[in-house]
Amino acid sequence: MRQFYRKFHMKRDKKQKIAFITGVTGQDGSYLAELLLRKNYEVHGMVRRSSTFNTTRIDHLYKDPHKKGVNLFLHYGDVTDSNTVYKLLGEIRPDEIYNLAAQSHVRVSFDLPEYTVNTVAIGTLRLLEVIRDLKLESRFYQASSSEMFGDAKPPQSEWTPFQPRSPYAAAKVLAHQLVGVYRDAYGIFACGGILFNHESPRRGETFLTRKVTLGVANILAKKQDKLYLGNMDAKRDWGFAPEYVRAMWMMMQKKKADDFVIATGESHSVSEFVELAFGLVGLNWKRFVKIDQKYFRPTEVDFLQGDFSKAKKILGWKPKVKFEELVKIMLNSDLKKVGLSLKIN
Ligand code: NAP
Ligand code: G4F
Repeated sequence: MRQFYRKFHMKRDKKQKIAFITGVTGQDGSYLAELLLRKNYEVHGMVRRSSTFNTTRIDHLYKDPHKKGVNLFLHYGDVTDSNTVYKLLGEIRPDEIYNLAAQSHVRVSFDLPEYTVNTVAIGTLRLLEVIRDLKLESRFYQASSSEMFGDAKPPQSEWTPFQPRSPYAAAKVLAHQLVGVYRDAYGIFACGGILFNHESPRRGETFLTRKVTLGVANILAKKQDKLYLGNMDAKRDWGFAPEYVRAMWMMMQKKKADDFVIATGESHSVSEFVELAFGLVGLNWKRFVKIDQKYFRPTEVDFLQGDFSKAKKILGWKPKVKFEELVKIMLNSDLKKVGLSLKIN
């Protein structure tokens, strides 16, 4: 892949910005790549090697690198592999680095704590060290998370102390704090975007919202008869992913690097999400939802609700898509996916 990049890189318009995205194949990475390509960036995405295709979320963006005008370049790499990260960053020398790669599933982080900490925390440290060692002038975005707040009382803001409740959250706290240290100690332009839950039709199918909308669609299409869930009482501040990746980009355009909470300011319980999704297609969720203990976490985050006033004031960012619209967007996409012609307005 890389030799194609070298060949075409020479012809690049000097004013064109270069971005490097880890986690480009994920939900956010795919929306961010779309946004940056629309803004005429040259986008470099790091992709993990896997035995089956893991690029479905970005296949629509990919073009044959032999053709003219190609702006998306993919490179094999992994945030646990310092050597490759070093070589890629040294060669690409991006203006902006977006670190989105992570083992991002909170429940799974209890099963894979060492791997989670390695990708989430040490992965971030590897990138920051490469920037420092190569004296890159790249700006750095870190995908920090509202999970870091854990038990802290809502609404949570940039000033709320972190009380992590999972290996994932503890790793995100370390990564976030390293970003602050590298910003202060070495003058690296590094931002921590503390994003609350954000969802979309591209959300992984084992996260709550997508599991529910796909489950409802499958039940309606008679492809599934029950939906097994865990804790129905937890509350989350759920927003729409494409709006959240725009906030990432906005942080990176400011004069001064800083941390920002990105959220909707509204919170809803898992049971409210479930009731609404089933209700929109005329089903009573109580007939289909069963509780399975295996989906509970050893420690839960009960109540997340973000205060995004700093982002509103300094970035001019605010969310447009709210809870009910989000559920409809995801449900309509999954109804179509399972082959149903029903559309919820
Ligand atoms: P996601 O869909 O799970 O995507 C994670 C990405 O990281 C995927 O591209 C994955 O590659 C890649 N990845 C995993 N391990 C890797 C490794 N060792 N080396 C290189 N790449 C690796 O997550 P998301 O929802 O887009 O979230 C993006 C980032 O924001 C994550 O860091 C997440 O923790 C954080 N975050 C998310 C939310 C949210 O609500 N979505 C909120 C706050 C923070 P594969 O495709 O090959 O698996
Ligand atoms: O969809 P979830 O797995 O998301 P969670 O744990 O809030 O984490 C997500 O948001 C974080 C931001 O705060 C990100 F940093 C993180 O990477 C990820 O994107 O679970 C949401 C809630 C939890 O309280 C969970 O216990 O739904 C509850 N839940 C109930 N039944 C379930 C299920 N979650 C999942 N995944 N599967 C269930 O069956």
